[in-house]
Amino acid sequence: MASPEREKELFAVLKQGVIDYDEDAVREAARNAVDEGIDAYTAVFEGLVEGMNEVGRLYEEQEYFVPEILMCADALYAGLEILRPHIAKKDMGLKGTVVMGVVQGDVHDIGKNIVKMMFDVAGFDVHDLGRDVPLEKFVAEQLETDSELVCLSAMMTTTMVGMKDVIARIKEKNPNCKIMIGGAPVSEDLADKWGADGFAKDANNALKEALQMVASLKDMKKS
Ligand code: B12
Repeated sequence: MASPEREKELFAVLKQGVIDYDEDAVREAARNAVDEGIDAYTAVFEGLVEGMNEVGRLYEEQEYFVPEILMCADALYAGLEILRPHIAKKDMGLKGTVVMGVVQGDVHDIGKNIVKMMFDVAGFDVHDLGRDVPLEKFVAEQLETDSELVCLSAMMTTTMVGMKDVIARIKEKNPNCKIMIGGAPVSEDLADKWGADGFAKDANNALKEALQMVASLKDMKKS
């Protein structure tokens, strides 16, 4: 069992490895974390995701540009590949089917992939449509899978408006389907305004919110 200091040390290496787009360092730290019995879930969030959040800040300060960011994303994924199989499946008592994707015009899918990982871990049946997804595809997939939930992600103010459209189209066809939206420019206010059933600022809250929605649907079906 690793000491708390060792855990912190490895999380810091994972974080810095993402920032320095050092795939080898990330892989080594991820393997060490697994070998030393460190919780893989915490390593993802306190190491890899923290690193990517810092990369976002560096991009905004114009210290990093697109090529660096892509390399940072590769480093994050290299770590995720090793850690992900070691994240214990959690039985949350409730699960469901979810259609998920990043809306049309938007290729930012790192956040969506982290959210997806959370749903996988909780045992949801996830239909991941990927990124830059045509709006009508969300509607078609929801109808085809009869999913309880649709999760829409957008990272740009220009693309997030597409969510409003998807929400209206899905609600028209299937008013009981729950829709959750997220991504950096999205807010609770927007979710309310556009008729979404939920919003979450990060992957942890996304799962909590989803479980509540599925529970309320099951209650509705019972009564
Ligand atoms: C990585 C990145 C890229 C990468 C994307 C790689 C990839 N495969 O994802 C690349 C280099 C390709 C890229 C390109 C561009 N980008 Co960019 N990018 C970023 C950056 C730096 C980080 C985003 C990220 O991955 N964060 C880390 C993850 C873990 O966090 P997250 O995405 O926020 O996700 C969390 C939550 O939001 C939430 N969440 C996410 N989705 C969902 C969904 C649901 C349902 C829920 C509940 C929650 C949820 O949970 C996640 C995990 O906790 C941001 C800056 C920033 N600070 O966010 C800019 C940023 C998003 N990009 C921006 C821009 C402008 C662009 C480009 C137009 C740049 C250009 N000139 O070409 C292009 C656009 C391409 C396109 N058409 O989409 C702007 C958008 C501005 C705006 N407000 O509209 C930002 C904000 C940078 C800036 N300040 O200017 N980018």
